[in-house]
Amino acid sequence: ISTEELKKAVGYKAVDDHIRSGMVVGLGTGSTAYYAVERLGQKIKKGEIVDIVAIPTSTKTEHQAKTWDIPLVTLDTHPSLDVAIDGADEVDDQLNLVKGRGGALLREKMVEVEAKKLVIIVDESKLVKGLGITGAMPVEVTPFCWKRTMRRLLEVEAFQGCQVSAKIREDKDTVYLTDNHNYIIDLFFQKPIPDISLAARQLIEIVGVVEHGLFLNMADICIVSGMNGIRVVEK
Ligand code: DER
Repeated sequence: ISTEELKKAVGYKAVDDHIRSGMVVGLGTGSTAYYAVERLGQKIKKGEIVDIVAIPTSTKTEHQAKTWDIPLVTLDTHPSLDVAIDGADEVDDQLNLVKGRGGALLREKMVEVEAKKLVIIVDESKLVKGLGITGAMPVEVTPFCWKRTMRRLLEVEAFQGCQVSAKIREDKDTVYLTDNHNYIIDLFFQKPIPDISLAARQLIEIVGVVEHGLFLNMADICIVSGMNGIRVVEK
């Protein structure tokens, strides 16, 4: 089985198991969430799901949803969602997540925090014992004096002992810009973050930080695909 097939399997299952007619649905961003949007589009087209509205978490997902004629709304008019489906970069035993390597963390968090049910879809390579070490932990920051914000991030007390380093995210030769016209500082750790709740609080307290990629106590269900099939982990 290819990685693409694993992503497709969980994306399709999430829609089949959790989306019904009449719902307000949050659409995630990334190569796995892509398949959930595709499946939803197919079902709407066939008339298997009707009377649905969706809120995309990025301009990229918005474009994909539009190609399927999925009716789109915003949090301003629909502040409460029945369900949201998204991928993740890391998932721990408690279904706490690192998200944002795809760059959409702010909109993802704003939308998903309002969902009655957040369904996460991953392949088993995303499962970790402690958050923070398989790659970047992204932090969205205002462009204004971002180097100062970066220094503040390196000083976060909750990161002491993790050997943290930081890098501004780039896109070809220029600084990567989010959908919200902000920058992303990627944090890297040599050891998992010991106290993720403290880290989350201390990160958001830094003036200049817009949002961070620790999604704690948000996910309700995680659908995991691996070489031995699909399993569902519930909180
Ligand atoms: O949260 C994110 O930005 C991640 O990239 C996440 O959506 C996972 O993306 P993937 O399914 O392409 O690995």
